[in-house]
Amino acid sequence: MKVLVTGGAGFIGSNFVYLILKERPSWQVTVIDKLGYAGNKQSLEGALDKITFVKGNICDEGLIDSLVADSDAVVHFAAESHNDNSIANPWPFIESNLIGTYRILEAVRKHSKRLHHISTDEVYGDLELDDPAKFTDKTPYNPSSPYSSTKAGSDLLVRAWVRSFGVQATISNCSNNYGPRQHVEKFIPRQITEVLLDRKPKLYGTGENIRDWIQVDDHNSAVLTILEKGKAGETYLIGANGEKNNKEVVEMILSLMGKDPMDYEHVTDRPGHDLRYAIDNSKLVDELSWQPHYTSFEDGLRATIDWYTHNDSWWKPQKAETEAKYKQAGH
Ligand code: NAD
Ligand code: TDX
Repeated sequence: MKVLVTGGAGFIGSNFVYLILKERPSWQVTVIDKLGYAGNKQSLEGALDKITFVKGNICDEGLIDSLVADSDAVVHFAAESHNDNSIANPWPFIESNLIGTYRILEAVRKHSKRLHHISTDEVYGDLELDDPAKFTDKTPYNPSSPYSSTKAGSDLLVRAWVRSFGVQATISNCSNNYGPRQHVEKFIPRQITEVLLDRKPKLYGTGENIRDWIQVDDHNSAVLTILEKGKAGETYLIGANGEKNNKEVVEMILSLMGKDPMDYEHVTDRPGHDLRYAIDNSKLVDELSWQPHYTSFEDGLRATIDWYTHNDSWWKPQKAETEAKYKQAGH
């Protein structure tokens, strides 16, 4: 099996590469990543002697055509991934998430290759805080931000290529991931690194917004399950019943790091800030027999704090620039 992993130098993609090397050691892995601000070749340093790494853009038609022609399957993680950046400047999101996905679709169509497209629960918009409902694959699309609308658009392109051209593709929509090698712009690593630098965590608005947290290896084990056992044309929602509000998460980070759990500050809210995400994972569990490995958020968070504590050479170079961007936006 020759698998092409797009965005493999990013957070989830790099963790996927390590999972494949461990779980499917006979597979040949090629990574394509443009090494944008969120891509870090250092994230793959334990894998570089076992994979082929190509620095390149998924919008590059000729490059994508030849890489797809030489693979059996494509797992498509590459995307601009941060909501706040999409509010500051939507264009890179249009380019990578829509045009990039279009290029991948045309190549898998031409060469008749299997595709798994990675997407997000944010395509469904948000739920009320007290609504007992969760997202399913039947929930109507209703994205809020430039990021989530380009992800929704990319999912719709995949669905159209399945229906009109018979492309063998599956889609997964996952909830919020946490774990090692996540960029410090994201909520959990931002707060852990703020505390490590002896500064206060920063909560948007009231901090009552709810996210459904999943450890990144659980996301990736589900992706592998869908790649091997999923039915072409189907959408699977990935989640591990990990709903927490942002205040609870910050308080847990502070406690686990030996600080006063109330020692955080409130900052300007994100425009259009989604209230709550929640995933009904029953299709994945019932039809493909997937189960998450991480049953304790606290244990997963402790291991993540440990990783950032021992890998400051990985995150420190990105930290000052990230905080300067936040300062400009009032966060
Ligand atoms: P990330 O920003 O850490 O990584 C994305 C990677 O894609 C980076 O290495 C970047 O350089 C690369 N990339 C971006 N545009 C590219 C292009 N045009 N050509 C080549 N490479 C390009 O993001 P992540 O958190 O690892 O997210 C990966 C995927 O998972 C995305 O599709 C995202 O929408 C989805 N997702 C993320 C989460 C989450 O909680 N982080 C949850 C659900 C789904
Ligand atoms: O400093 C912060 N303070 C804060 O309160 C930051 C950076 C975020 N937040 C809040 C906003 C959200 O309610 O924390 C929550 C999580 O924020 P992000 O990490 O920016 O994630 P979110 O916007 O929920 O999107 C994430 O999950 C779905 C990923 O970034 C997406 O790529 C994925 O699709």
